[in-house]
Amino acid sequence: MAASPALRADDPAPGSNPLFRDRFTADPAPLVVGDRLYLYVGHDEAEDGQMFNMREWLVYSTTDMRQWTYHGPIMRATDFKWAKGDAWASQAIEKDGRFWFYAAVEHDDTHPGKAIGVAVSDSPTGPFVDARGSALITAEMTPKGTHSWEDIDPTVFTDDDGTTWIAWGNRHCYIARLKPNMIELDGPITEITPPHFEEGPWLHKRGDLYYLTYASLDRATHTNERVSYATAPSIQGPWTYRGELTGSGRNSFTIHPGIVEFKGQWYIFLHNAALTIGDKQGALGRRAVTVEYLHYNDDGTMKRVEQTDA
Ligand code: FUB
Repeated sequence: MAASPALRADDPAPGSNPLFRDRFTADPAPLVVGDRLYLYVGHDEAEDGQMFNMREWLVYSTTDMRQWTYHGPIMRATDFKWAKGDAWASQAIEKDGRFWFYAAVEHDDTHPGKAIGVAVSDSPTGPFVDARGSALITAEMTPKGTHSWEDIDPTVFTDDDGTTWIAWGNRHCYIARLKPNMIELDGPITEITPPHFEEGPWLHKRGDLYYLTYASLDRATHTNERVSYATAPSIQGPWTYRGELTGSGRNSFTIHPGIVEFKGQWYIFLHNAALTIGDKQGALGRRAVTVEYLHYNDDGTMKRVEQTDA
């Protein structure tokens, strides 16, 4: 695997984007395990005229944010036997020494629309196998939506008391508690939709503050997604809208944030459509993952993130 461009934590301007230049990648989801950061991504393979063509998830890892190792595909959407395809956004989390991978796919005709599955592995690099044999979340469970892709973009977060929560959604953002077995919901689904929420929620905590960061779309003024966020004193809210964190992504319409602290530095991963490979130009379905430093103000609000290029 060739080394990717350097990203130096001591650089005044964050490093070279996009991170990976030999294939199109999207929906970045970081996970730190020991001294290594794993980055789960969807593999964008759209042809001209196709919106998305995503069949599998890939994982990369690094110990220094400069050299990245490619570990290959960790799972295909159709490894969920109940799914038709569409390896949309995902996130992995470690619990009790195992790795749980939550991902959005297109359900078969028994539950039409997008659904969220959960897979498990003993290694962060897989292989992952369906942990339930059925979807964890299907469209019938959140009947508020008016389109078939309401139930996408899972984010998972384990609170200090050991309880793991899952949030997800498109246009509406939902949250629910997971049982300790990680494969069943534990209690009701609650809606927590913040202003301009479009998709791609990401939960994290820093100090005493909880953050819900997401791809936002102000339909009155914007034509592309930006990243916005809300904060709360508890995972159960109340959530206070804190405004936009970024401008729009470049040309990809979607932006999909993923946030992590690694070796004392906070990072936000995004994607855009600025990469060209051969005769294939970046597009809605040909995205490239990027990373930026993330800094906080003394009051816990996040400093605005400017997106950098190579
Ligand atoms: O990658 C497919 C979809 O596009 C994701 O689920 C959304 O977050 C957007 O990035």
